[in-house]
Amino acid sequence: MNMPPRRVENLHTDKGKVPVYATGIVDQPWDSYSAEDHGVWKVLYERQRALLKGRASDEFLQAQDAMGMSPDHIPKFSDINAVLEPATGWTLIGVEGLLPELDFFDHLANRRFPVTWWIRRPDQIDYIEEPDLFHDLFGHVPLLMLPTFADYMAAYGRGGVKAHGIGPEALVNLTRLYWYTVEFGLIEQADGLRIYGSGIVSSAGESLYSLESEAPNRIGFDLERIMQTRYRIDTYQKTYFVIDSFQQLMDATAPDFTPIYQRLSEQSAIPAGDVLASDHVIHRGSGEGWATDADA
Ligand code: HBI
Ligand code: FE
Repeated sequence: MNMPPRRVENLHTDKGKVPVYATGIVDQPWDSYSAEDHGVWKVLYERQRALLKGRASDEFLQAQDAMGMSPDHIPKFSDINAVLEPATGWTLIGVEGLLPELDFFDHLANRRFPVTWWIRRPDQIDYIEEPDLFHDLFGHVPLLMLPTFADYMAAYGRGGVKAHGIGPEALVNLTRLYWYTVEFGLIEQADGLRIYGSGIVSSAGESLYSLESEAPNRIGFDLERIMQTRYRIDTYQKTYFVIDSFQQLMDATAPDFTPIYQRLSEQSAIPAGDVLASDHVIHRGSGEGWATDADA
């Protein structure tokens, strides 16, 4: 039996000591979750599920049900893995929070999804800056049940490891792709626009704003356009990109990105709120309420 990676240090967090392994893997301390932690999960889960009916993609809602997620308690990663691994080969690993990019990419390339082990406090219910357990487990994990999306995420990880070797500009291009698809992507269903991005499905306000506000642009998916488009992390998005299927996402990862990075390095980045003549515009935003200070 192969020994777990060497523990490098004990992280002192507000929930006491949590052992951290060399690759940032942390055992989910499920027994140490308080009634308050489970209560935060319940409030967020029930609020989002009520909001996402008719707003999230059908695949997202069906996958979340198939995983047996419920509002009653924070799911055990081991229970989720028992369903997820046979479905697409993915497993969840506990982490302390955001990982160095190369570690993160390496986990994705090996079909390990890092899930933050701690959940936000009650006073952070409406917003928390960094991804917590709710964002990762409720937002990111369900779609890993879909073979095509699961393949896209593994391909993204492999691309990330490669981009890390190419250089910082390639990484920026690739991070934008993650941002505008995995985190803030929309999908066109037969019965209308739906959400699949984790940053949206885990946010009450953005679940409404991304679909119903006049302010943001909604533009058809275009790989290179997305890789060149800047974004902000502190506000709702100025532009959402829309795929017509998860297969379209997977197909976009087929070409070697190296020549794309090269081509993009010779062009200037596109401000988050701009609309280009070449865009497939689904909705041209009014720009109402946009932050006017320097764009990302
Ligand atoms: N680490 N745990 C974790 N979760 C993420 O979503 C994550 C990360 N590190 C880097 C990162 N995301 C982004 O920079 C990706 O675009 C790579
Ligand atoms: Fe995320």
